[in-house]
Amino acid sequence: MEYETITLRVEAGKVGIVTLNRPKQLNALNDQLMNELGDALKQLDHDDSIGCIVLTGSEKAFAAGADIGAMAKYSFADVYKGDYITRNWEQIRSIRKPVIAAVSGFALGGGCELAMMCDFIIAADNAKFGQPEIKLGVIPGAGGTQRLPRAVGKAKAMDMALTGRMMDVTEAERAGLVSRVVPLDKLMDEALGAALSICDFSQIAVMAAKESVNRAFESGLSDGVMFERRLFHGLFATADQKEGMDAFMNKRKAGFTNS
Ligand code: CO8
Repeated sequence: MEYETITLRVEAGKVGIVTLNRPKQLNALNDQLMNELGDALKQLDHDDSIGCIVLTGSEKAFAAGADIGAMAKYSFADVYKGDYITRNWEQIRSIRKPVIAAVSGFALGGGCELAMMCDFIIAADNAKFGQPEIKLGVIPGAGGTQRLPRAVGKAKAMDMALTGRMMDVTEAERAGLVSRVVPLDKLMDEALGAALSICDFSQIAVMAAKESVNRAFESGLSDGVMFERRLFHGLFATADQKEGMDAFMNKRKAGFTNS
């Protein structure tokens, strides 16, 4: 598939970098972009040489939301019957390798929701997060009312969804929405560094860790703990567990084979 609204490149032979690329529209997310993004993510997920994916935008905007121009004229029947706007959005959740959002500038509406669908967010010091849909006469439609409270708690999520105000990075980090904040010119280095360190580990253990943390959002505590325990037990069937523990015991660097 030829991409027009995103770019895809591979760093160090193992990190897939997907860049949202509609700069004039502040990376507003339309159907074409979401299709291309889904395609690129699936391609990277299926590529054995790729250990981690970084999703980023431009300095000014990670993404300023779903494309308002494309949505403005839709009727209820259009969006409901055609599943317009919303289709393709959950595809990122099916990606089994880690996806890091490297966010600078605006991450608003669908842009904030897209960042929250990633596994964690590294933010530049100019990043701003918000769910301003209320100002347009609608509400978040790609999980914002569900993922934001899980990330920052009810009080801030309600504040954001009801007033449409933006959160700067200091507040976003304090509230737990982002995992790290770095100067803008260090954003991609930081994200790439995190991705490369993940690539050094056993891909099987990495995928299991991701699956298990995500389970915390879908299950009660005892079910989640049991799920984790079974994955933990299962990892003892891998060569990578033998290698990792042997390397520790013999004070050498582990060389994982993803097997
Ligand atoms: N959609 C379409 N175009 C946009 C969007 C957008 N979301 N955001 C910005 N643009 C366009 C502007 O129209 C402008 O285009 P032009 O140059 O042709 O006039 C260009 O980008 C630059 O924008 P501004 O001139 O407005 O730039 P400013 O620096 O003055 O302001 C802001 C930046 C504050 C980000 C401002 O552009 C803004 O408020 N944008 C809209 C933010 C917003 O409301 N986002 C929520 C959209 S609704 C949504 O995301 C619902 C998600 C539901 C997902 C459902 C799927 C499951």
